[in-house]
Amino acid sequence: MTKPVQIIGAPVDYGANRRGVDMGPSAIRYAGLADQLAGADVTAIDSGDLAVPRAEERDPETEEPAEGKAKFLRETADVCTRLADEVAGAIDDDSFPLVLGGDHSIAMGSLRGSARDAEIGAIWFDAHSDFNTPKTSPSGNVHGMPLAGALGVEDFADTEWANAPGLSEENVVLVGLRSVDESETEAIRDSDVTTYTMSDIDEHGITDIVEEALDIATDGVDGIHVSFDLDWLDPKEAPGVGTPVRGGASYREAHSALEIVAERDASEGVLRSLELVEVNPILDEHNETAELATELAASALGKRIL
Ligand code: 4U7
Ligand code: MN
Ligand code: MN
Ligand code: MN
Repeated sequence: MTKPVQIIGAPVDYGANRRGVDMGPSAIRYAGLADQLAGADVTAIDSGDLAVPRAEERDPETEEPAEGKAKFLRETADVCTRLADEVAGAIDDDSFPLVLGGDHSIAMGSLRGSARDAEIGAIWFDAHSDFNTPKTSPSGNVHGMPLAGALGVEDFADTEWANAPGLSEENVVLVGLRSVDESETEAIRDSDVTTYTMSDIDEHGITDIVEEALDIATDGVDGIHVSFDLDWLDPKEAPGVGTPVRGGASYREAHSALEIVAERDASEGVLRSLELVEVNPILDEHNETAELATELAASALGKRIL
C-alpha cells in the first residue's frame, strides 16, 4: 500500500448479542497493529475511535423499519452515518481507510463511505452471509444484516443511511460461507451476488477462489472494499469471536487470501478500503484473535517476508 493508512476505530457492539466486541479496536491496537503496519512498510495515522455511547444507556427495542425487529437500529444508524463520513473523508485526503470493529453492523458505514462518489465492489470474508433484514432476522442482531442493508435488499430498500448506492450486487462476492439462514438463502438466490462456500475452497483451493472473487468484484468499478469478519477463520485459529462456526479457513488460507488481494492491489491499485470486525477480547485467548487481525491487516496491505 503506497498511500498512508488511516486507522479508524468503531467500538460498536449494538449489533451483536455477545458483549465485548466493542473492545475490539483497543485489543487490536494493543496486539501491535502499529508495528505490523510498519513491518509492511506502511505509513499509518491513527485517528482514534468514533464516540459510541454505551449500549447499557440505550433501549435495544426500536421499531424502525416499520416491520420486523432490529435491536439498536437507531444507534447503529447514527454510528454508521458518522463512520461513512470518516471513511469518505480519508479517501478524499488520499489516505486508505482501515476500519477496526466492533461488530459487523459497522460495514454499512464503511461501505457507504467507500462508495461515496464512486462505483465499488466488495469481497466479504465471513462464515456468515449477513444477508438478513429486520423482517427475516432470527436474532434481531444487526451484525447479521449489513450486506442486505448496504445493497438495499427488501425492507432495507428505503433505509438511506444503510445503503451504499455505488455498490452493485454484480460486484459483491462472499467467500468461505458455512452458516447461512434459510431466509438468507432465498434472498441470496434472488440477488446477483456471487458466493463461494467453504466446500468451494476445499475443491478449488483458496488462491483460485480469491483470484476469481477479485475478477468479479473489480469488474468495471473504481475500487473494492474488503470486509473481513474474523469468524471466517476456524475457531481454533480465531477463538475470540461471538459467533464461531467450525470448519473455517486455516491460518495459512487467511494469510494467502489477503496476500492475493495485496498482490492485485500492487499491480492494479484496486483496494479502496478495508475493515476487520468481530474481534471479541472477552472471548479471546491471550489476545490471539486480535493479534491475528494485526497480522492479517499487514498481509492485506502488502507485507512480504522477502
Ligand atoms: B456476523 C445469524 F441467525 N445469521 O442473523 C443472525 F445465525 O457478522 C448470525 O457474520 C449472524 O458475525 C452473524 O443472527 C453475524 C444467526
Ligand atoms: Mn459478519
Ligand atoms: Mn460472521
Ligand atoms: Mn460473529
